[in-house]
Amino acid sequence: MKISSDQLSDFPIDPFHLKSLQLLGEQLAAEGQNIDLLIDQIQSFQIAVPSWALGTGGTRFGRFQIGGEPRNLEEKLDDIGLLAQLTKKTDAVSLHIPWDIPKDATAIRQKAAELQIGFDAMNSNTFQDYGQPLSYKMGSLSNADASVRKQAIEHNLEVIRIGESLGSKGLTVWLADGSNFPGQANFRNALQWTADSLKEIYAGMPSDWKLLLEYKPYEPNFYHTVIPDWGTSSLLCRQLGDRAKVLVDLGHHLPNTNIEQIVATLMHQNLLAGFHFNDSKYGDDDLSTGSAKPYQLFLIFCELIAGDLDGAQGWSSISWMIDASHNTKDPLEDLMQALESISQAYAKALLVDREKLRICQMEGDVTGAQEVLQKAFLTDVRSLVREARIRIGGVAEPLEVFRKLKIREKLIAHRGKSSQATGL
Ligand code: AFD
Ligand code: MN
Ligand code: MN
Repeated sequence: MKISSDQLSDFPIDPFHLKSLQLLGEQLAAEGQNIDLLIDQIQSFQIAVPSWALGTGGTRFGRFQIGGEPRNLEEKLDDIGLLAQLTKKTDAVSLHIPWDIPKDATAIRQKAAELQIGFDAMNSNTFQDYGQPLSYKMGSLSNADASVRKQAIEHNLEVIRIGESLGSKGLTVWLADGSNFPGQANFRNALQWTADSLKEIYAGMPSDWKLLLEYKPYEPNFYHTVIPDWGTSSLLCRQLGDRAKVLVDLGHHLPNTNIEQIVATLMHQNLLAGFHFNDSKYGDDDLSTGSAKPYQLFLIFCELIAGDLDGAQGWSSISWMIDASHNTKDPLEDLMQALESISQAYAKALLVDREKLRICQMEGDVTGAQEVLQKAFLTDVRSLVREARIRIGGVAEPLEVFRKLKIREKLIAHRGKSSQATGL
């Protein structure tokens, strides 16, 4: 489903948008900022959408169907095409195998190209049983049984092959492996088997691919997780090689962890692979990015921009993706909100007077440093983000257009009330 330009012409730009943009432009110009340059930067910042985020989210207790969910990979691409058309903020999909095995890779590639969607990192799945010969109940890459490890390695190699056929350049590994009870697993053996398994996977990657290694402190295992934190992920990446880096999923930390510091440290070591954006209050809540902790998101972007400008790790080497569940929201609406929040956090972080901050830091001016950050964070950048979108053909208010054009209702009419997307 594509929205025609006729339908979009019913949405003229609100004159208040131009007024607020002009006001902000004057303010930023007085501060020495170039508004066109900022708009360029906001426009070129694109975020991938995972194929599993297009269906109804929920929790392990239940799921409340919204209807009109994509029934196959083609329809998942259609949904991302819609998001791209309205927001101009996403240009890639991240697929999950076996949920999204393409029947005809050439046809899928062509369809994606028509929608101007590329293929971001591929995701393997060794955290569920889906009819494969051996069970992952006791782990996959870390399993005590070598034949299970072999099967999990083979699966990852298969994911790489599928990704190659689509033009992807990365493999994301999230390992659910761990144990639920003390004594169940031998920590050192589990880590060693994981390292050995990952080495085989890494060796099977084409030379222009990268491996993105996630970490998570708990869940689905509640006593020990084999890769619980960024430190363990870093250790493993260091053993693998330069093209293995750490993936930061914002929900994979214990409450109050200083994620911006983790980002800075990883960039300092040129070890940051990318992001899975979401928000969290307690754990892997998969809340909409920026809904609970927008200041944290801003501080993370401050570190990302600083790390790039200071030459620690280049911005272009980092992958950006949303990984959220939406719970009781319409997935497409939630993704639009997330794309907007991420853009706002980025735009605000671009406004930080870095030279002033540097001086405050060097002179021990604690109050001054806070003022610099707060000034940028409290700037209303909505007109800037909106203008960036409008100038490249997006709509001023994606969510409003989505609702007024009754897109969900149309998707339900076309796909049915109980259609269900593959995924968690
Ligand atoms: C789950 C995990 C992890 C991973 C995703 C896809 O918590 O975030 O990226 O599944 O495998 O959400
Ligand atoms: Mn994730
Ligand atoms: Mn997660």
